[in-house]
Amino acid sequence: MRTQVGIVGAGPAGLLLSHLLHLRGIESIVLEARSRDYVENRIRAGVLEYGTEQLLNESGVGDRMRREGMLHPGVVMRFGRSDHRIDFADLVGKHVMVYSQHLVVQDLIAARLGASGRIVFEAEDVSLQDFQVGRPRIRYRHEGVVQEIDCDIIAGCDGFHGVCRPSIPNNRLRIFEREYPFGWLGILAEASPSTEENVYVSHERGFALLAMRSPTLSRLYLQCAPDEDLAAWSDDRIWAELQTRAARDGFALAEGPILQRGITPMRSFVVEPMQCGRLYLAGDAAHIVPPTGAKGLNLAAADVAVLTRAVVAFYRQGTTNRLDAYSSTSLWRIWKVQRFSWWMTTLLHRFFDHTPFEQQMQAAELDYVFSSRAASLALAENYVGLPLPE
Ligand code: RFL
Ligand code: PHB
Repeated sequence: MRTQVGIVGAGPAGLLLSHLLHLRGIESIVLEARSRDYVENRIRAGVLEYGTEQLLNESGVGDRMRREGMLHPGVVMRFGRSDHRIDFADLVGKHVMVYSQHLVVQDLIAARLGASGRIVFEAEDVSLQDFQVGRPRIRYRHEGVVQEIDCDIIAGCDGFHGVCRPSIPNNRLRIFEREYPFGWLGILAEASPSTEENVYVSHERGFALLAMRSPTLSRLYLQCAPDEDLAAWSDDRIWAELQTRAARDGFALAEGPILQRGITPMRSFVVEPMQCGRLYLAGDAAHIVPPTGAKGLNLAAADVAVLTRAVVAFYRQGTTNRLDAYSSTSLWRIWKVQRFSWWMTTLLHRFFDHTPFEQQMQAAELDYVFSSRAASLALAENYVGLPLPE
């Protein structure tokens, strides 16, 4: 088989890349380890930056998002007895869009298959060959038969645990990493959201987040130990802890049946460079952020927007300048988004090993964000999303 761009992974990064390339007349094949049903129902992110929303709209896959997504012109920070609202509309004239990642994935799969795009689900034993010497090939097994794809470019969009990043020799990569001394226990509950916008809670017992997926589904998170035992958390214990952390005069959190639950470790991770030979990494394959800034999916979208421009220049102008600069161009923005995600995480979580001085610093920083328009504006500008690199 032969194609122009071989894409590993049918998450948001791989699917959006395939779609954007198709709009510019460039062919691709997407290889995905899981089934279509699995990737279409995997519950993950829920907040789209303003620019991600625009990109989906402009590329013709925003119809359902415009109908069913919830536009949020602000976000609430709850600390002590008070709520502080960061008014994106007033501060930066933008909003974020609350729309589930699995729906974005469904919309992109429908668009690709509707345009006769090729996605191979349940592709096993994917391996990359000869991408360092300019003759990239991808080998895999499908329904028991080994297949090989010849391509010009490989896009490694296979997430943090994929095969693409480990295919690059260790001595070609530099890794930057930080693990946090906590995780998130997240639930999806059949309960109407109790707030109009997402609420980030800083509480002495730990962080909590009140988020949502639809007018009837709440998505709620609690800071927990990184190795927390999910079995130790009954439904009653989860709701009691959420009620305690989210409490405020006159506020009650609506409860309902818990449909899904899980524990997410918190990590910051970046690999440099995000490329080797004709292999280009995008999305979680190249970087991970702690979810406090709601950035993972948005970083994936920004990477593939930059990669698309570089691939288009390669085919239209026959130059590799933009491809060669892909990593440095993308990392310019990625590090700023890493900084914001780290900062939101550090600002809002309880660090049980903090000294009294460090606790005062955290409280002062929260107060500053609440009381200064300049500080609120900086939060808003980052939360709705920084501009894409030129
Ligand atoms: P994905 O979505 O992990 O997709 C990678 C795909 O590659 C496949 N794959 C392989 N395919 C073939 N061969 C192999 N050897 C393969 N190995 C893996 C996988 O099956 C998968 O289909 O990566 P991508 O496309 O880079 O997208 C990244 C996002 O999924 C991720 O950053 C976000 O979900 C992170 N995230 C959030 N991001 C936001 O922007 N806003 C949020 O509100 C937000 N909340 C979250 C989150 C992630 C969470 N978890 C569970 C990690 C909340 C949570 C709880
Ligand atoms: C979510 O809706 O799951 C969500 C929202 C905001 C975050 C993280 C996750 O910061």
